[in-house]
Amino acid sequence: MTETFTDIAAAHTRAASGRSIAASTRMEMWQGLSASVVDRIAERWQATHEAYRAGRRQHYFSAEFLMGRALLNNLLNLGLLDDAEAAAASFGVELSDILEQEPDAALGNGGLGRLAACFLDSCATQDLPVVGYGILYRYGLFKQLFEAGYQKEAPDAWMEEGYPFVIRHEEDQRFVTYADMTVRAIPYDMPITGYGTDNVGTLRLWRAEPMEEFDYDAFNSQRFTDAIVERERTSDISRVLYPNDSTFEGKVLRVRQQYFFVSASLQQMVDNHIEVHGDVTSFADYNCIQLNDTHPVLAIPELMRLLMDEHGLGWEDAWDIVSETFAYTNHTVLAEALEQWEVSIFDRLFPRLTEIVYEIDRRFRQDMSERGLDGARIDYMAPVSGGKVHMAWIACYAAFSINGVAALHTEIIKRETLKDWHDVWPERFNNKTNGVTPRRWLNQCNPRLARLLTEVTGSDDWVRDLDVLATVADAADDDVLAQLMEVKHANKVEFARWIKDRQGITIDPEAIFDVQIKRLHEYKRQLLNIMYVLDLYFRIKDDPTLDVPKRVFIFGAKAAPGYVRAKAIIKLINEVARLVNDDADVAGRLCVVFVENYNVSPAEKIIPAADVSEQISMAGKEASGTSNMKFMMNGALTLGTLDGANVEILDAVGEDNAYIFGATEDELPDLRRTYDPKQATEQVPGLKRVMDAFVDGTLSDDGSGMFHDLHWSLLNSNGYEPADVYYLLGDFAAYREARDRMAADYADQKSWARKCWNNITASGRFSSDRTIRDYANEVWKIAPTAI
Ligand code: Z2T
Repeated sequence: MTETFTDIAAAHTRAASGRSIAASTRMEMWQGLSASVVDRIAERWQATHEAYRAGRRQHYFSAEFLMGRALLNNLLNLGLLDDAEAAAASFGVELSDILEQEPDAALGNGGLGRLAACFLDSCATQDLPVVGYGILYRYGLFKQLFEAGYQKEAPDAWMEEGYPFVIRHEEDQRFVTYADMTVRAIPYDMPITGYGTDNVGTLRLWRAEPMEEFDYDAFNSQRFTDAIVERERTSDISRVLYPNDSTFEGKVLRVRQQYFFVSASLQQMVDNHIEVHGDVTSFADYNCIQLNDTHPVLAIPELMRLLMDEHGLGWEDAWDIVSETFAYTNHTVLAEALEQWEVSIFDRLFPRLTEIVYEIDRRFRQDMSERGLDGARIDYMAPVSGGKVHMAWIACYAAFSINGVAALHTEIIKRETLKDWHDVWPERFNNKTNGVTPRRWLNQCNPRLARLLTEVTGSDDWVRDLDVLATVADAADDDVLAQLMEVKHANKVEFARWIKDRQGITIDPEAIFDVQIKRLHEYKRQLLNIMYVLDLYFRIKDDPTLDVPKRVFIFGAKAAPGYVRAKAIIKLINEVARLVNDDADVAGRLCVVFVENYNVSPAEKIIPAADVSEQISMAGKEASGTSNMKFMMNGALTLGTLDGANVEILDAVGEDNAYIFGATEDELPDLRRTYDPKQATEQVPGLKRVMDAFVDGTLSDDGSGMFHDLHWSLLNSNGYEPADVYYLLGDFAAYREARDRMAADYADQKSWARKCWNNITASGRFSSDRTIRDYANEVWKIAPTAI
C-alpha cells in the first residue's frame, strides 16, 4: 500500500516532536510538512543534478538571497496544496496556522537579494541549468522593533528551531585559506522547485566551520578557552548578514565573507569540471558566472589563482578563461555604494590575491596606454589606485558582459557611472530590466486574483507565461471589473484583519490603501511621502468640510542600523502616525500605518491589498525598483517619478493608467542650477506649514534634535552636498497635485477598475521569466534541459 502525503507528514511530524501528533506543536507540524516536501522531491532533485552535470551551466554568485518562506511556495509548485490541507485537517489544525509558523529566510537586504530569489524561481520553472551560490548566514537581516517610535534592531536567528529546506553536504566541503587562518566551508543545499516542471534547481549556501573538531593541544595545555575562542573566530565568517543596502562599509569580516563563498564555490566548480571534462582548459565553454553586483568580484582573481597555482596554467591562458567566464550586473549609481577595499586589508588577508590584482592592474595600465588613453584617465580606471582596490573596475575589465537593471539605469551607467569603460568596450554593455516571479507575487500571495485570471483566460497557463494576460486586456466587461473590485476589497479586509492582529490598528477597508514599502533611504523619499500626509492633515484641520477621499497611508521600511538620518525619518513617520491617528478631527478619514519588521512575508499580505503604489525616488537614483512590478501585477496603480523601471511600466500601460509626476533625470541638472529650497518653502502651497511642523513642537523627537536636522538639511548645504539633495521641496507641488488627482479619480470605481485591469494584463514583461530568458539567450548561452 502506498503511503499518503498525510501519512508521511505525520511520520515526519512525530520525528520532529518525539511525541504524538496531538501533542506536537504547530511548529513541529511545519517541520513535518516541510520534511515531507523534501522527501517528495529527492529523486527529481538527484535526476536534475545528473541532467545538468555534463552540459553548459550557469552559476549565480550572490552575497544575498532573500528567499522568504518556502513551504507554501513548494506546495503550490508541486501541486501538493490539497494534500497539505488534508494533512493539516487530520492533525486538527488549519494549514494557514502551520504556514504562519515558518520564519522568513531573510538572507538579503532588499531588492538585490529578492531579485536573486526571483531569478532562481524562474530558472527552475524554465528548466535552466543554473545554481545559486551564497552564504548560510546564521543571522539574517535584523528584526525591526519600534520603541517609542524609534527603530531598534534584534538578531534574527532564523534557523535556530531547525530548518528542513537546507541539506548539509559534508562530503562536498572545501577549505578556504586566508593568511591568518584556514576554514572549512560546508555546503547546505536548498531545493528550488519550479511551477509545472519536474526539474528541481539548487541554491548552495556555504557555512564556515573550524578545521578540526577541536584543538586538543590547546586544550591539553590548559588553554581551553583559547581553543574555544579560535573555533568561534572561524564560525564568525558566516555568522551575520551585513545590513547595509547601499552604502559601502570597509569591514574586514565582510571581505572575508566575500572571499569565503566565492573561493569555496569556484573550487567546487573547477573540480566538477575536471571530473566531467578531463582538464580545466575548456572551463569557459561549460561554465559562466553572473556576479550579482561587486560583492562576489573576488572570484575574478581567485579563479586566476586556482587556474595558475592549482592547475598549472600560465597567466595568458588563465586570463583567456577568466575573461570568457564572468558577467557583471550593476545595481546602483550611488557613489557611496561602490566597493573600494584598502590594499592593506587585501594584503593582510590574501597576499596571493593581492599579487594577482596588482598584475591585473599592471596589464590593464599597459593595455590602456597602448589604446592611447591619457594617464589621468588610466589612473582613474585602474584596478588599484589611491591605495584602494576598486571592485567595480576589476569587474568591468574582466567581464564579457556588463548590465544595468532597467533601461534608464543602463543608459546612466553607460553615460556616467561606467562611461570610461563604455568608451573602450561598448559591446560589453547591455540592459536586462529586472522582473519578479509571478508564482510568489501573484499566484501565491493573491489567490483570489489568481482564480479570476484563470477563469478569464480559461487556464492557469499565465502562471508560467505571464504574457498570456495580454490576450485578455480587452476582455474585461463590467462583470469582470466588478469581480476585480470584489477581489481587491476582500484582500483589503484580510489585510485589515492581519494588521489589527499584528499591531492593534483598526483600518477601514473602504479607504484608499496607499503604500510605500522598501528600504528606508533618502533617495527613495519616504520623507516626501510623509510630508504630503502632514500637508493633507493640515488642510483638513483648516477646513473640516474639505472633500477628501478616505485614505490609509501604509509604510514598511528598515533603515540600516548606522544610517542616522534614515532612522530619524522612521521616527518622524511614527510621530506623524501618532498625531494623525489620535486626532478625532480626522478619524475615519486619514490613517497612517507603519508595518513593523517589513520583510518578504508581510509584503505578500500588503501588496494584494494595495490601491496605490508609491514609487517616488528622485529621478535617476533608483536603478530599477521591483516592488513597482509586484504592485502592478496585483492591480495597484503606480504613483511615481520617471525613474528606474517606472519608465518601462509607464510605457507598458500608457499615460492613462499611471500617475507620473516630478522632475525627470535629464531636467534635474538645469533645475538644480536655479533651485532655491528656501524660496520653495515660502511659495509652494502647503509647504511652509509642513516644514514648520518639524520644528515648532507639533511633532516631538524627544529633544534629540533629529527633526531639526531633517529640516536643516532640506534648507541648507552642509558644504559637500547641496541643500535638499534629493529635491523633495522641488517636486512637492507636482507630487501633491498628482496624488490629489489620483485620490479624486478613485471615486469613479469603474474607471479605476479598468486601470487596474490594464496594469495587471500589461505586466507580462515584468515577469522574471522574461528577464531570465534574456540572460539565458544573450549572456549565459544556456538552453532549457528538462529531466
Ligand atoms: C539593493 O537592494 C539594490 C542596489 C544595491 O546596490 C544594493 C542593494 Cl542591497 C549596491 C537594489 C536597487 O536599489 C534597486 O533599484 C533594484 O531594483 C534592486 O537592487 C535589484 O536590481
